[in-house]
Amino acid sequence: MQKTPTPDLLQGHDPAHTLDAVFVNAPLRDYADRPRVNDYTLPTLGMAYIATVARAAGFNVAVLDAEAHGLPVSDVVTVLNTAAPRWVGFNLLAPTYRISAHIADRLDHAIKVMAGGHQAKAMPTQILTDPRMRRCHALVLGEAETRVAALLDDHRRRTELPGVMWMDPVLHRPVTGGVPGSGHHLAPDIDALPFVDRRFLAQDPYTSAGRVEANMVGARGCPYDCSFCGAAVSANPDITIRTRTPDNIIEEMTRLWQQQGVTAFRFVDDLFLGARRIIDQMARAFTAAGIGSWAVWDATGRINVLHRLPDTTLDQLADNGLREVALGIESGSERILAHIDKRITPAMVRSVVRRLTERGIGVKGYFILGLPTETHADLAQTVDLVHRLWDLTDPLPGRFRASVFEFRPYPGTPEWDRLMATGRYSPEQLMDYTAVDLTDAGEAMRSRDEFNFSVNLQFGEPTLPQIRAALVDLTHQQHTRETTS
Ligand code: B12
Ligand code: SF4
Repeated sequence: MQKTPTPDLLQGHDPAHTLDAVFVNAPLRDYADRPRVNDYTLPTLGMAYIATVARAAGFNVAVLDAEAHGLPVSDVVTVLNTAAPRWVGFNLLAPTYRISAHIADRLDHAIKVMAGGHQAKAMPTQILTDPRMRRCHALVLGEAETRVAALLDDHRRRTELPGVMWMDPVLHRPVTGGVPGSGHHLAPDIDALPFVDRRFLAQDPYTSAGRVEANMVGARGCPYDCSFCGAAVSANPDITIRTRTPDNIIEEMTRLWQQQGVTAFRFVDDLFLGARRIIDQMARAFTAAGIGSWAVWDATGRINVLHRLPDTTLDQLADNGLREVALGIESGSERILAHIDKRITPAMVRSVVRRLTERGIGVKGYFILGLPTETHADLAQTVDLVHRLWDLTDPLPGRFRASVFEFRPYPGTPEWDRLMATGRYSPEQLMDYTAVDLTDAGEAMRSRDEFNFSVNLQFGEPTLPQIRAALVDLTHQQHTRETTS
C-alpha cells in the first residue's frame, strides 16, 4: 500500500502555527516512475538562506527538499496542498523547471506562487507567460533573501522591489518592480546575513565516515565566463562578486563545531579559492585561528589561479586543513578548453594536480563529455588526461578523483547563445532534459543516477552512445579505484 506523504517532510517551521511560505526544491525527475537510488544530495543552501532571513523577519516558513527525499511529484503536490501555506516558492533550475511548473499548476487556488533561481533569471518572460505558472505573483531575479521577506509582508508591495517581475493583469505583459533607493536588495551584505539555520536543511550537518560535516557558502558570484556554466559572469550581470570576511566564515565554522560537533566543511560556492588576494587573506586568517588543528575543509578552486600560487601558500593551505579542491578541468583538449573559454591548459592541470596531491590535498576533477564541436580526437584526449592524472597521483599522498558529466545546454549561458545562433535548434529542444538510466552499468552509475540526464542531441563528432560509453567507463574505473584502495 502506498504511504500517504505527510507534512513531516517539511523542514524548519513551527507546526503549531499557520505557514507563511514553503520553499520547494523540485525533484530532478518524478520518483514515482523509478525510485531515487542515491541517499545523499548537497543541501539547498540558497533556499535555506531565504528561509532563515524570512524567519528572522517573523514569518513561519519551511523548506521542502523533494530531491533529497526522492519524492514522487504527486506527493509534493499533496504535501503542499495539505500544509496550505500562504505562499509556495520554487528554486527554478533549467532541468527542474518542467517539474516545478507542473507542481505549481496543481496547487490549491488560495496559494500564491513565487519563484527564483537561475532559470528565473534566464527566461523570465517564458515563465510568466507559461499558463502553468499563472499563480506566480513574484518572479525574483537574483539573490532573493531580503526581497522574499518583503514579499511575505502583506503591507509591502511588489512594485517597490527591484528585479521582481509579474504578469500585469491589465497590460498582459511582464512588468518589473523597483523604486529609487531599493538597489540594496540585489546584493545583500553577506556578512550581515544571519548564519544559515540548518533546521531548514534535510541532510546538513550529516555524518560521513564517522565525521560530522556541513556545507557552507563562502562567496557569491564568479568573474569567469566558461561557456557552458550557469554561474558564468555574462549569464549573471546582476551579481556583484563578494566574499564573506574570513572572521565571519570562521565564526560560523566555530559555532557549528561547538554546537553540532562539525569538524569537516565543504564550500560549495562557485569559486572559493578563485582569486589570489582572497586565498592569501583566508589562509592567514585560518592559520591565526588554528582551523587546521580541529577541522578539514573542501573548496572549489580554479586551475589558473592555483597555478600561480607559490609553494608556500599551498603548504599553508594544507596546514589549514584543506582536504580536497574541486576543479573544473572539463576537457583534455587544448582546442576545446579555448573554445569554452576555460583559460587553462592540460599542462597547467597536470602541474596543479601534482602540486596539490604532493601535499596530501585531494583533487576532484570535473569533466564534460560531448561539448559542442568536440571531435573524436578531443574526446580521446580527455579520457587520456583522466588516466594520466590517476597515474600521476597514484604514488602521491593526495587522491585524484574524476567526476564526469555529459554536456547539457543551459539558457543564459554563452554556449546556449552560440547554439541558438547556429539556427539549428529551438529552445524547447535544448531544454528537453530527460533522465538517462545508466544504472544497469553497476553501482558506480547508481550512486550518481540523478545527474544522468540529457537533451539527447549530438553536438560534436562522437555519438551519444560513444559519449555515454566513455562516461560509464571512466565513472566505473573511478568507482573501482575508490572501493579497492
Ligand atoms: C551547490 C550546487 C548544487 C547542489 C545544491 C543545489 C540547490 N538546489 O541548491 C546540488 C549538488 C544538489 C546541485 C544540483 C543540481 N544543480 Co547545481 N549548483 C550548485 C552551485 C555550485 C551553488 C549553488 C549555491 O548554493 N549557491 C549559493 C546560493 C546562496 O545561491 P542560490 O542557490 O543561487 O540561491 C539564491 C538565488 O538563486 C535565489 N533563489 C534560490 N532559490 C530560490 C527560491 C525562491 C522562491 C526565490 C524567490 C529565490 C530563490 O535566492 C538565493 C539566495 O540569494 C551552483 C552554481 C551557482 N552559482 O549557483 C550550481 C547550479 C545552480 N546548479 C546547476 C544545475 C543545472 C544543477 C542540477 C540540475 C544538475 C547539474 N548539476 O547539472 C541539479 C539540480 C538538483 C536540484 N533540484 O537542486 C546549474 C544551474 C544552471 C541553470 N541555468 O539552471 C548551476 C548554476 C551550475 C551549472 N552547472 O551551471 N547543485
Ligand atoms: S565553471 Fe567555474 S570558473 Fe567557470 S564560470 Fe562556472 S563557476 Fe566560474
